Amino acid sequence: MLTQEQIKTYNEDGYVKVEGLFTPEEVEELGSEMIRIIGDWGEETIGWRGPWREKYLAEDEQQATKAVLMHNPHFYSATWGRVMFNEKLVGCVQDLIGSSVQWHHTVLHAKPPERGTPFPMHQDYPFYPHDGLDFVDCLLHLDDTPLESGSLCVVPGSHKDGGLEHIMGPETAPHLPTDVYHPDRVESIPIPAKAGDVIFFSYCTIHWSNVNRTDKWRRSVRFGYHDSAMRPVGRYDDDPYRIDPNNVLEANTNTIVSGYKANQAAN
Ligand SMILES: O=C(O)CCC(=O)C(=O)O
Repeated sequence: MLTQEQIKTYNEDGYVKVEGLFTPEEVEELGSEMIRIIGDWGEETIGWRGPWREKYLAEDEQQATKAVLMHNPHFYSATWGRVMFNEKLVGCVQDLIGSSVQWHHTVLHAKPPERGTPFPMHQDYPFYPHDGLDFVDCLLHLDDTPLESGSLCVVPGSHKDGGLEHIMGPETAPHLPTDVYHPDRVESIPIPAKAGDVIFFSYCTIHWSNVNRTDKWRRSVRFGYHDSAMRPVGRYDDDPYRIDPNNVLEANTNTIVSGYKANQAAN
């Protein structure tokens, strides 16, 4: 499914964009099902909360952005159930991390027109830490996403540092400290995309995205898959999605950083 060149790009840069992986018909079906379930069940919010907003947005915009984020769309729609096992999507993930792949999550991300929410620089790792590196996030675009609509921006090669310490807490979404990691300080590459394109990126790749300032929706969906031998960290044994406050994330962060370095040395 993926070329050797694409696999090499993912390994070296921590991401790869695959153009036109989904056909216009598939995009149309997913897009209309997304609109239906958001209309029935979704809720508009300002997007991720936290102190990072002061560093990414002008004062009058800080509480005025818009987002519709919805987890588990397969609870509401068979179309969204089937796509979790889409052979093209899962085939690309297998090319990147091996044949034994486990689905982890699906979350719809819609940035409404005008002030669709930004996302601060972060890794996805602290949202769902696991004890290894073979965790791929896949951002499927359901609309054309030029730079002005808040396309995904990544820091190439940043996955090689493994899991980093994030600002965490009940009042904020996990994000990297803004005095060090901010688009004004750390160079990142925007990845404009067309509807049907998928960006595959490591859960340790630093990424962010800006406000959607266009007059059109910017709809996308993130799927997460990992090597089935990997186990969640800091979660209850009987519920891998529920945080266990007695289990610490920092210990795992060090483990996976040194794991990555050991891997590199061995290769
Ligand atoms: O959709 C975006 O622009 C960013 C999404 C993101 O940060 C994420 O999926 O972790």
